[in-house]
This record gives sequence, structure tokens and C-alpha cells, in this order.
Amino acid sequence: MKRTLVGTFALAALTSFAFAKDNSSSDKPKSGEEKVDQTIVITGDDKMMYGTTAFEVKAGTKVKVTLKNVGMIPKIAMGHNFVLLKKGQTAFGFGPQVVANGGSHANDFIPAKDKEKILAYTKMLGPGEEDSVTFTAPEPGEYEYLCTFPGHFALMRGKMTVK
Ligand SMILES: [Cu+2]
Repeated sequence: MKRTLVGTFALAALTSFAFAKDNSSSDKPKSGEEKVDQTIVITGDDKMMYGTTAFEVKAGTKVKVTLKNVGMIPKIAMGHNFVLLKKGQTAFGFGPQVVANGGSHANDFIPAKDKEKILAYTKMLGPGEEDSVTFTAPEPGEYEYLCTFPGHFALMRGKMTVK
């Protein structure tokens, strides 16, 4: 009986330790940061590929998307961003127009006149860099995202489904 009690106590202690450890993980928002319901991590690489080409979120929740450039090629030649478009916009519609509409290295290939078509976007990232953007998931539907570096929309595209 005594042994069982000690065992139970040890298990409880271990459990609470695990919880305490989990609560202090680096994912916890620091004071001043917004609380996030779901975090999506997407990689971009030297083959012009996103590591995640589809994800699903719940309408009205706070979503954080982190893009990590895991490549080695300099940003000037192989930069990546994450640009989430509003409903009805498509990567194939948006991507080819970026330079003609004023997109350049100076504005991370986000033309000012196209911002009204965008829900959320990260910075253009060089190798080893990462950036995050937090937004509230809009009404249910499908939303396309792309990398707006010239030509990358051909391969770097994905779809966010809001349920
Ligand atoms: Cu790219």
C-alpha cells in the first residue's frame, strides 16, 4: 500500500513537471503578444518549393503563419515570402502581374496597388531567415497563397481552407 502511494505521488509529480515544462515552451506568447489559436510553419527552399501547400483553420480564430527560408541561395536570387490572398484572388492571377504592377526587391515584391487583394503577408526572406504573420481567419472558404518573388508562383503556391 505504501509503495503504491509513493508511486502515485511520483507519477503526479512527473505529470505536473511535464505540464510546467510545456507551459514554459517558447511557443507561449510573450507578454504584449497576441494569443494565437493555431500556428502553421511553412518552409521555402532552393527548389522553389513550399513545405506546406495546404492547411485548414477555423473561421474567427487567430492564426499565426511562420515562414522559414531553409535554402542557401542568396535572397536576391531566391527570396521567399508568404502572401495570403483574399477570397476570389488566385496565385495564377496575382503572380504574373507583380512586376508589372510595381513589385520590386525594394518592396519585397508586394506592389502597393495590390495590397487590397492581400489578407496577410510576411517579409521576403533570405537563407536562414524567418518571419511570422498573425491574422484572424476570415469567413469559411478557400484562400490561395503564394510566394511573390518573380516566377515563384509557378511552384510556390498553396491553399488555406477556412471551415
Ligand atoms: Cu519564393
